[in-house]
Amino acid sequence: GQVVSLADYRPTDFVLERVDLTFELDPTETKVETRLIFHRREGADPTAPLVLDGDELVLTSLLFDQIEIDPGRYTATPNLLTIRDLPAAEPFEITITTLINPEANTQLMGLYRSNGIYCTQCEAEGFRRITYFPDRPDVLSVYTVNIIADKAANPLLLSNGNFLGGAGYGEGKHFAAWFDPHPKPSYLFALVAGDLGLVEDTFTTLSGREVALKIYVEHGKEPRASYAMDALKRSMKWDEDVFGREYDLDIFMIVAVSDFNMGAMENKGLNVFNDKYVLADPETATDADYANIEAIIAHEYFHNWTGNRITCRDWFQLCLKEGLTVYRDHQFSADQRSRAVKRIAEVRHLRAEQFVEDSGPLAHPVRPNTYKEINNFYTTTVYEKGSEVTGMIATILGPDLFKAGMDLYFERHDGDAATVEDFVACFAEVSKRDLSQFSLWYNQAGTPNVTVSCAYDVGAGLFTVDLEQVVPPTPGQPNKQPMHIPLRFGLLSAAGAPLAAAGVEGGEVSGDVLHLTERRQTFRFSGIAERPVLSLNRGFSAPVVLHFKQDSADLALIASHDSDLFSRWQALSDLALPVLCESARQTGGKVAAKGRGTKAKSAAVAADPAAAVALTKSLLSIVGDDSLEPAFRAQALALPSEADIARELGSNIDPDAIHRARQALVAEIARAGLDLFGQLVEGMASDAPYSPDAASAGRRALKNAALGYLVQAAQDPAKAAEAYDKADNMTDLSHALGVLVTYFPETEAAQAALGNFQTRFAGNALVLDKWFSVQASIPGDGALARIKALMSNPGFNPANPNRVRALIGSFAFSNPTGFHRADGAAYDFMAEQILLIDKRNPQLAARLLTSMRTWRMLEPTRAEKAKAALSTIEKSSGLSNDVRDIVERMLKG
Ligand code: HT7
Ligand code: ZN
Repeated sequence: GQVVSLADYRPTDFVLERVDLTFELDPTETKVETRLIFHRREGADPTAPLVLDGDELVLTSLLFDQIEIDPGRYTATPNLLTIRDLPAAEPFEITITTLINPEANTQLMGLYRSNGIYCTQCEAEGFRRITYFPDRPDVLSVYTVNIIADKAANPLLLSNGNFLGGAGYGEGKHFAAWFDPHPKPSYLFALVAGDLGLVEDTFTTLSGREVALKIYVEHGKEPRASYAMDALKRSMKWDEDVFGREYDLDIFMIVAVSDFNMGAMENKGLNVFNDKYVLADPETATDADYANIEAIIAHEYFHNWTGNRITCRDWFQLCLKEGLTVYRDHQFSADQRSRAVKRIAEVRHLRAEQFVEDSGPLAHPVRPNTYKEINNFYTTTVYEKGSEVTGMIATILGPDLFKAGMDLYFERHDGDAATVEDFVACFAEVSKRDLSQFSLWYNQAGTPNVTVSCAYDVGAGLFTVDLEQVVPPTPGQPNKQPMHIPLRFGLLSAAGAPLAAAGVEGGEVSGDVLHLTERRQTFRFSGIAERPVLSLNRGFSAPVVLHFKQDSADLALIASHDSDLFSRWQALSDLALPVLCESARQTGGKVAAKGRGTKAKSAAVAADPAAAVALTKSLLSIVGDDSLEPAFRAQALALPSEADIARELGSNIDPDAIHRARQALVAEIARAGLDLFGQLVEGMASDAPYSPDAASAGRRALKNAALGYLVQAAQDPAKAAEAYDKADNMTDLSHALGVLVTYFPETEAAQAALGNFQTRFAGNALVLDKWFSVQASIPGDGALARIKALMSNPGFNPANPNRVRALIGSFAFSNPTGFHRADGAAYDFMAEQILLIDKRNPQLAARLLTSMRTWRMLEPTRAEKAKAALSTIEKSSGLSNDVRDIVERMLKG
């Protein structure tokens, strides 16, 4: 694969004025006629040829101004069409006919057929698999689309924009015409045809226009689309209320399909969704499913302004639409639900995914400088760190200036293909701040480490905070500049009350935000009457790793008294992590020496008794505090994950030791909180009919977390089996199944529940994904055999990305002890699977392969075995660009 560089960006030589597409749909031989009207850009080389992108295309005809073109004037390969001797100034028309095979398109990029439905996925470079085209995001044009297809099989013919009309077309065919008045890049093109059920509603916009809302799902599944519709209407209203953004077409459509590479796609006026993020009802969807649907419906809808009306100049600017849109969907969910709980979940996810990416071989800046395969840059860094960067702009500017900057961005760049610089300039302008140092967040990869130490001089009433920031080296970036890091903070008295300083020196402090801009900086707070406890990075205002040795008493004070709920949760986590790490270090050595499976029950406590006691006390007091919302208390009960512990340890990782350490602490807390957990399981239960609202979901989350501890304390599956039998919604049912199967996999109770679940939901593939996933996540060496057996289950379909992610993805990403079994057998299995999947769907294969990105952190024996499996992949012939790019970067250095 070739390297594409940001520095090489040049505008096209030709301007595309109009696009007219005619599709004659056929499962294996679809004819696409493309009429393109171009003129040469002013100032462009008058002799430059027109170069159009293609991918596996077959050209059947080529016309210039409606006349067959002289073969000497063009060169066509499956990947490129070059046309020479074109007019220097006046507009001209090129008509291209290509023949494509939607049935054979297993990559799910371009036009493909899924379950009898024709659909398209064009981002990032899928349009070139439909026709030859200047397939890049800075070529904006107005599209007319005609679709001709068999009427009985495809009563529905959809594309972007407004419906122009349709009629019969003879021989059992019909046609429909669509016109999208908004100039758009090719990646936002969409076509859907087939036979689907419809859920309809309307939305009246800010200015009183009525918009028709249509959600298309498989026949019979219409009732399961009502939550998505509700989420859509709430999203439309919220974008008007909070960002002043109104929808701009008369119709907004969503189509749910079952074979899809990602979550959803924001095509103009015609969003295409993975059906997992549309369909929900209490019997089949969990609270988490509902929350995901709400967030993804919102995300794609919000793209209409941040992505579609203002798009990206080139793919290096991907964070311009993705980071900003994630920021917007986070704000939306925070407003719909609990802001603090949402923030905790975001940070958990950021650390589990983005921090890992940022510290490994695949680290790259929020705005990369080069890529070999753009599909591999739809990453958590571009999305989630991109969102954090937007959030830091909001923190630095404050809400009013942030809003003014966003308004300026929308006003100034509507209709543009813009850059990160354009975006940042709007905030610099409204705030009159120099944001050049801040912009390093877009260009420097790596999570900054911030080391903190404090001193208090009682005589002088002076509190000093020393900060030092180090941005670690990352691939291609050995040396880093200091960043502008906005840290929200507070000072607490011994009683937990806020302490105010009379003054501060050493750097900018605006309101409750401390601006760390130097490599080393000392902030001096004067007029402090007693020794304060510093609560730093409240709300996780900056995505950094803090190295701050606060003693257990200070952390316990923050955990119980901070005004910031995020910081209270963080303090609990800071109490738990050292205990867990120390215990993992100790049990690792001991158990390895004595053989596996020996008792490690009290290791967590033995590691650091004082910290373990402080943790248990703080945790149980939060969990038992009825004045706090249940969802927050449930978050407190979810201890740092095994992956969190691995990250904290950083190197020489033994997943078995980590698992034992965490289980020991869980057991310890379960024993200490036995009564409380029993009360919560009873007290949080409800007889009311299921409702997916945040408060009800929070009560279920707390009840189920408590149940998990109770079952473990009892070391008896009976309580989980009872919960399984009693469950009247999927949240409770799948949680009970998870507890049973994870902790007592070989028991009759677990096997009975698995059998019951499978029979009960046979025929519902999305629910069976939960069944696959829960079994794929059972810890221990037995997991691999289980995965292999499940691959022969008739419900498993290797062509469907959701099934593959549920089984193989859950194993690789969510089963550390199973996947990293010491003999390396799972790595070899994964290598085999990656090579098989790569033949069918390179995007999916490349994504699964990233599960091995942490291989260098493993203890040496495992690391060697992982490396060998990766080398096998690297040496294989016929690798896709996608997999080659990932495997090469993972093995480099
Ligand atoms: N903008 C979309 C990103 C995307 C995608 C979606 C489905 C299949 C393949 C894809 N490649 C890129 C989704 C989003 O972020 O909203
Ligand atoms: Zn997006």
